[in-house]
Amino acid sequence: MRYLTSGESHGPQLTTIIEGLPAGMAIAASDINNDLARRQKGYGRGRRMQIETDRVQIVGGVRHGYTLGSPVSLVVENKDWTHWTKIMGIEPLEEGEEDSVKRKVSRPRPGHADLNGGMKYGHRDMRNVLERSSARETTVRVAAGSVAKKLLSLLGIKVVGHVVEIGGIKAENLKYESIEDLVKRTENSPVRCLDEQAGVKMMEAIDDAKNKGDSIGGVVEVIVEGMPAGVGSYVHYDRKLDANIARAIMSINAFKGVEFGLGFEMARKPGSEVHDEIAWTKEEGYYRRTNRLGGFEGGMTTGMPIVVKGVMKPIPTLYKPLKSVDIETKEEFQASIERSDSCAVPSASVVAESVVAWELASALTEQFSSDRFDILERSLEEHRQYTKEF
Ligand code: EPS
Repeated sequence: MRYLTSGESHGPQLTTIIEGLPAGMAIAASDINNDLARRQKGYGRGRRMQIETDRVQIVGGVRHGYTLGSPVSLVVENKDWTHWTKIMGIEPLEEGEEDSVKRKVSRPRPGHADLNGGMKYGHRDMRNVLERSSARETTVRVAAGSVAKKLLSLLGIKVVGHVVEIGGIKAENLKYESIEDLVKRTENSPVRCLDEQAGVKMMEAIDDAKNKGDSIGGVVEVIVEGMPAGVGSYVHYDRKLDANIARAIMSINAFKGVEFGLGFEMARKPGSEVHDEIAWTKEEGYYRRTNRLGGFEGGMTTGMPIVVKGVMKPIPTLYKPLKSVDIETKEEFQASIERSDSCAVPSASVVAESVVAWELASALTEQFSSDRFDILERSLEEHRQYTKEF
């Protein structure tokens, strides 16, 4: 499967075209809207989220509630567009109009794509860069991921993202009874954190950063249950599923690192405390006695839960000015902004969930027959039985 996204943060709409979904899969706009609303929530978001109420329109590839096998097109309107029709207009400017178009950006913000993106595409008005590098684009990545999540859920695979750290405050109590319990409890937390006490401290840290005109980052974790063993590849570097998940997480705006299972902690432990012992029972088939490797060996799923973390840097758009250089005058200035989120880690956990779901659905549709959803479902069931008795 593949998808492209198009659209600017303050342009008319965001669009994604998804290709490679099996025909005959049930999908409804309400499935996707639920995830779009989850992404918009989260303590620490700025005023833009009060303007937008993201809703998807399915404009291709679906008929009477089922995929057709043709590309699926999804559209989400930017409500803020009405305030930007002149500045972000599609039509060429009339003569003399150029100076009347305000909000030209000649002052790159440290930590953003502004300066490098301007250099790459020759944009002296770096609005042309920031409009696209904005995390607004994650709206349609979540829409695409939501479709992938639907495919997975119909195959008995559950994916959930949550927050384990914000601004140096770590969640300590990460126990949950079932994935449903994890979903319910994180859904009720304004910071999507399982540990209620840590969640309160995280909110205080966000308030503190906001009051200081600063921003804070954190760590999100995605957990997947129900993936069968042997999906991915040890044969081809570009089909190693853990590597593809790592790339997908790194592709989320402001993400700077990825860990599976014990992650970087593995550097500090001997092999006997890292690798997971293999066991078998008639009922369960093969399983690991522990899951320190986070569900992957040799670029393939082990059948154990997938546990992957990603670190998000603090959002670089700061009220607290950092020094930069105006590209027109080459003079130093203190960068400042009008509007920003002080922390978007809770939202980013929904984005991480979505991109992981996408990679899993892609790997499954690549490995198993996938023109028809019913055949995919059957192939997967056979594979589950086969790996159990292997
Ligand atoms: C973003 C800046 C803010 C965020 C935006 C991402 O938008 P604006 O520039 O309009 O104030 O609110 O996030 C979203 C719009 C969203 O939907 O998540 C940025 O620069 O990345």
